[in-house]
Amino acid sequence: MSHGWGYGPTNGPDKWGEEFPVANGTRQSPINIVPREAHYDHTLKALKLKYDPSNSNGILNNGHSFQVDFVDDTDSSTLTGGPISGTYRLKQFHFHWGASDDRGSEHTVNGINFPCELHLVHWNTKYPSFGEAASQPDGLAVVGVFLKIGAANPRLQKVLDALDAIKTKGKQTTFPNFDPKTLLPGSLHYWTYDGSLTTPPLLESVTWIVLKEPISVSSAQMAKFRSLLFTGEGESPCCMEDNYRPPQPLKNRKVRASFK
Ligand code: B30
Ligand code: ZN
Repeated sequence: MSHGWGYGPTNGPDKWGEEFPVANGTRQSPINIVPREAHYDHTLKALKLKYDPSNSNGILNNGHSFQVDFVDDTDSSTLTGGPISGTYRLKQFHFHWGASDDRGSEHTVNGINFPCELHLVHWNTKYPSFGEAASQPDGLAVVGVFLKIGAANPRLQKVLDALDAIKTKGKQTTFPNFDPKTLLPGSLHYWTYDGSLTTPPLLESVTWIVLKEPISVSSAQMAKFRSLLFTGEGESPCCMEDNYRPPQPLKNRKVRASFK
């Protein structure tokens, strides 16, 4: 649970390369998406997300975000279709956000930051476990969803109401019967590219699927994210905010679009 890395001046994204040299690799995430430069690919399939709400297990403050974990011992909550082959199982979802509403997403679009980004993390069942998949080039698929300021999002509220119980690093509580599909926007049009985990160990194992359409969140709901702490109980409190990595060089990669 305890990491040397974080998001501060001494252990933040600029320093990650010292312990994790792949930080300067050829397929790092996130990236700035330039829609005009994305290539429409008519062979890309529709995304199929099949989630069983009874698989949601717990919610955890992991010291860099909070995550909702899923039971992943069968194919009952899966991602298929889209740019991927085979079946990927849902492992967890989590968010990245800013200290204010003008920043916080990891991916950007034409250089524009959103206040928050949701990541739904899936692993390829051709490997025996999440841990083994995480180091394979086709091991993981993460669906990224932007949050933009607007009306309060009632579907997010069940998640936000759980945060009081996991204020400090290492705290966790049960989080039964949650359907992550309720968090998705109306359209599943996406951009896709080959990338990495956006936190150490920054493994280059992620097929990124970034949805074009954001979901809404109110400014008051964003404030609730920032009530979490990076720190453990009894430490000097440090608000969990600005827990995002900025865009990385595209290098020799193409971004494909599922839509014209
Ligand atoms: S992301 O979607 O690219 N932001 C991991 C999964 C998805 C992303 C980043 C990292 C991941 O699984 N990391 C390793 C597992 N973690 C557990 C955890 O998520 O809490 C262990 C760790 O990092 O050492 Cu902290
Ligand atoms: Zn993430």
